[in-house]
Amino acid sequence: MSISASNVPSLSSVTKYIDEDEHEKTKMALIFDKYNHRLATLPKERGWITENLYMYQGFWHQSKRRMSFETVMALQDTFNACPTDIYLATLPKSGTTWLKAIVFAIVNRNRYKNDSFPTHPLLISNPHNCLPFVETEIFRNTPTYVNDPHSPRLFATHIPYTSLPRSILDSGCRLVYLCRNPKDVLVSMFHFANKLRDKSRGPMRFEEAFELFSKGAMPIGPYWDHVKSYHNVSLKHPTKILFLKYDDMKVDTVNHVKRLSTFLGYPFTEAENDDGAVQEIVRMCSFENLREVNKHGDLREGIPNDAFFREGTVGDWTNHLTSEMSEILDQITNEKFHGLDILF
Ligand code: PPS
Repeated sequence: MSISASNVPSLSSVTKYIDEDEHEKTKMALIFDKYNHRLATLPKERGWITENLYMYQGFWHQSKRRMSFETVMALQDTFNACPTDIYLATLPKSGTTWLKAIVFAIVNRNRYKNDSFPTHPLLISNPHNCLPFVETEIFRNTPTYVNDPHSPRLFATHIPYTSLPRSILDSGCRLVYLCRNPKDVLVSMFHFANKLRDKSRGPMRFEEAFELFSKGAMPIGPYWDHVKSYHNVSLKHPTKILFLKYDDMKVDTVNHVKRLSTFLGYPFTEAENDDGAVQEIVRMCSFENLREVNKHGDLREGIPNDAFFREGTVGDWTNHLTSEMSEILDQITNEKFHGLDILF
């Protein structure tokens, strides 16, 4: 597979991205057919959105979806990374959409700086359309974005570090990992799953979500193993892997945007700092702004744009977890993260 997309979408390419459904369905079917025979060999667990999850290389994946073990296998077999690529890695519901928006805005700020409202892609489209997942990019027919050899390609992924395609690991490219308090990830995933779940299965109860999450069975979980997989390498290679927390980013977004821009090689100039360029990006990527832009329409296959914008706060778990549930998760987190500097 060759992925010749760069990170800079034009408005027409964003529209084309949405129009490629038919080709994608064919390509998805081919990839699923190629790898689906492995399903019978994989451990199985109850799913949140799909009926089942399957364990591949120590993590739970869906099957026959854009985010699936088949997709991970196909990427491992075919994906070619470039040393200039930038990857944003997250566990679902950890702030992926927000991070995509911020990084897209930082890297492309000069391209759009003279555009007046509302022509910036983030003011008309979902951040998921502006910065794709490698897991969804694999199904595309033609390049999504204008190929600019002087710009890095920007991709996001939910794939655990230990399952990343070899070429990403070998390429030495930069990667940002964003994690979030496990209790807020659980609550966010619970609401998301109930929005997307097949209606015939009925709504998921919070107790069931808690039970599955606690034993690690969430899409691309276990939560703790996913976070640790990236934390370990970020300690070894701090100039290549930036490890961030959603919770800290909410407290001081301005400094996180500055930190990200420096890490990515796009530091703000003094003039930009004086002009309030950082604050402008923070405002454009704020929960309130992105929720407003995305209050209508679908991302794809019936996933409404607004499903990615619920509360956008730290600590909503206090409205869902009993004190006993909270203690159980604290205990698991303390054990799993023992000796690591990962506190929420
Ligand atoms: S996904 O499906 O993996 O892409 O979801 P993800 O984006 O990782 O997580 C969704 C949660 O992030 C919140 N969100 C935001 N928080 C702060 N700022 C911005 N701009 C923002 N955009 C989305 C979103 O509301 C989900 O969290 P909850 O707790 O469910 O509100």
